[in-house]
Amino acid sequence: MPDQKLISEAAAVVSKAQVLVVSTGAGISKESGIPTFREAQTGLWSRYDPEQLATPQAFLRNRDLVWSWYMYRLDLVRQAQPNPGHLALVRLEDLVPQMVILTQNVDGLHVRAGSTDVVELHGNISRFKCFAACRGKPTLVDLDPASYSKEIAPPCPYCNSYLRPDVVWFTENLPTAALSRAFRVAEHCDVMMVVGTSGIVQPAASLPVVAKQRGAILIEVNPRVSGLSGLADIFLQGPAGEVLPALVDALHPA
Ligand code: BV8
Repeated sequence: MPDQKLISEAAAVVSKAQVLVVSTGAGISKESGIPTFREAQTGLWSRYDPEQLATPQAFLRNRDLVWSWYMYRLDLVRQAQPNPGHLALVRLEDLVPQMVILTQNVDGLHVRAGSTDVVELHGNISRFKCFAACRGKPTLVDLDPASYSKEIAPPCPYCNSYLRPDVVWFTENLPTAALSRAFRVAEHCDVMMVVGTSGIVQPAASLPVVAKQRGAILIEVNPRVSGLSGLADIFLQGPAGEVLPALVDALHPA
């Protein structure tokens, strides 16, 4: 559990924020039972490098393996519930004039928790689209969870390509609207909290850098030092599921 003095210091900063941006990564969903990317992948997938599976080339090379990996992760997401970290952010948005969550996560847990302004930078694993984008980018396809194989990628109903998850793979561009809004709010926020990210993946990892350059105060929440910790004005060391509720309680006792 982080230092109570640092929690109070962070709460004092957040209480004065006019525009608060919270940038989240896989770490905030870990306490919901969803493995992070760079900590050892548990079970069946421990022998694959996620960055070798989350690419268009991997899908072209081994469509059914990639599809199975996403079906495995989708099962975890469907069984997962928002944890106290997600729920603390829902409370927090009522305590500041404006709050935006920029998430790298594809699990949809912030929205399920009740957060109202969430920018999904890397898409959503529960949505599916045609790999060939045969009817435009994206060609979204509704899939009945009971109707398709977990081992074999289903065909696109409109063309002879196949379905894939509506997530951003490595070497793919992020959705234009999401990315431009993310940089806009990062440039204009006065406080940015960075929660549960290793700060490796671009362009998401540049958002805290931009915020800092524009004069924002940076607060990081992570059990370990990350690629962004050197930038943080306040480093709250600990799991999001403990630190975020403590921070919100310091702002507004439950
Ligand atoms: C792009 C969706 C332009 C899919 C994801 C060379 C060739 C080609 C590209 C590149 C290249 N070099 C760099 C690039 C760019 C590349 C990139 O950044 N690569 C990295 C690896 C160097 N980026 C891209 O390709 C992006 N697109 O740049 O387009 C372009 C076009 C053509 C050619 C080149 C460039 C697209 C990036 C998006 C990839 N998609 N996800 C899917 O989910 O399957 S990324 C995926 O990994 C996640 O979404 C997330 O963003 C990232 C994981 O990062 P984290 O969230 O930080 O998770 P991680 O496991 O790393 O860390 C967890 C943290 O939590 C840790 O710090 C841990 O301590 C902490 N933690 C643990 N427990 C807790 C906790 N914290 C709090 N509480 C806890 N309890």
